[in-house]
Amino acid sequence: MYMLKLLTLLADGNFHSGNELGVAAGISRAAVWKRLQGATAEFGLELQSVPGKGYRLSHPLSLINLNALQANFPYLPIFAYDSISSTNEYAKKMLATQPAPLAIFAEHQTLGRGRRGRKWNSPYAQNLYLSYAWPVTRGMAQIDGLSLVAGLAVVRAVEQVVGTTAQLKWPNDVLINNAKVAGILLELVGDPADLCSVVIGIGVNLNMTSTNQAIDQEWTSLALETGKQVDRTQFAQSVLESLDVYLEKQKNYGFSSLKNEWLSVHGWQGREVVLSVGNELVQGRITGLGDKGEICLLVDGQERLFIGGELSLRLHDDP
Ligand code: BT5
Repeated sequence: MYMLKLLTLLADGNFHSGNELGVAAGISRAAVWKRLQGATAEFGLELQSVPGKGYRLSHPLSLINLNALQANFPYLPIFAYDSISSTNEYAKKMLATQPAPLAIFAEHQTLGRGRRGRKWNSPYAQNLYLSYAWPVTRGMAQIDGLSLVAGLAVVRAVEQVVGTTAQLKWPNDVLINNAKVAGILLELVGDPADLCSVVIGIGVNLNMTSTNQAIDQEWTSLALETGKQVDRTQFAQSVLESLDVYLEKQKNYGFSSLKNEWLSVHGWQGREVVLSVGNELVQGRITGLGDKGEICLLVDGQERLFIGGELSLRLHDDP
């Protein structure tokens, strides 16, 4: 927590003396220096140290303001961490002792996860890393198409905060100009026949403009698209509001009620694709969605529905 206190003070990009930082964090000036050296190495931050002036970050940080967020969602327990393994991992652990709903944010993830063991690049204080634990109270139909609905909620938050309309790629990608700006990872916790919750993991690239770990597909961020820094707390607030609206619709009316809205921002509608299902590759043209969020492909003149987290889509002979 010392680190978060120090970085919260330095986030403005102005000079702060070692003394001021030490008093605020309740540690010695020598400890301030040691911790800041650790932070720069661990989080890839650029720190300037000028005798007589103190320390400053070369690039200001937009940190999540937990108090501001919590004040706007009094009925939702919200947690914000500095550096943790994965918000989904933490949410799952937390659900052992605390009921859903709850929301967990992090400034940094050391083991940010994608689907099927893939990694999610999660640099310090640049993007949104959120896990929202949602109680499943209406049976398993409540989670049909849920990752699509979470994607739609992200599209609306992006629109609200920066005015750009992103596109969706089935089942869980949010794209801008064909580059991935956000991903969704759902994990079920508990007994589907009894009490269970779903952890909705959401990663959105906000202010990231470069990476030290390569990402093996086209990616972008809101800052790259708009040329402006995003206030991460404002974006977090907008995602929580949007989730609230869309999850309520999903719970009460099911995915079919949101299908047309999803299709209105579908980036790959009508495209020729290859779908890999296990070891099988299916070629076809995307014609739409089923009522449970399945992808509908025209394969050899016949429409077929495919569902499940094991599926992946790749562009094929794209015009
Ligand atoms: C996803 O997986 O897109 C789901 C990502 C979910 C991340 C959130 S962050 C909060 C929560 N806590 C977690 O630990 N995870 C969730 P998938 O469809 O498997 O895509 C993974 C692939 O996306 C990787 O193999 C890379 O190609 C690419 N990728 C990795 N990091 C990226 C990033 N920051 N931006 C864009 N693409 C990225």
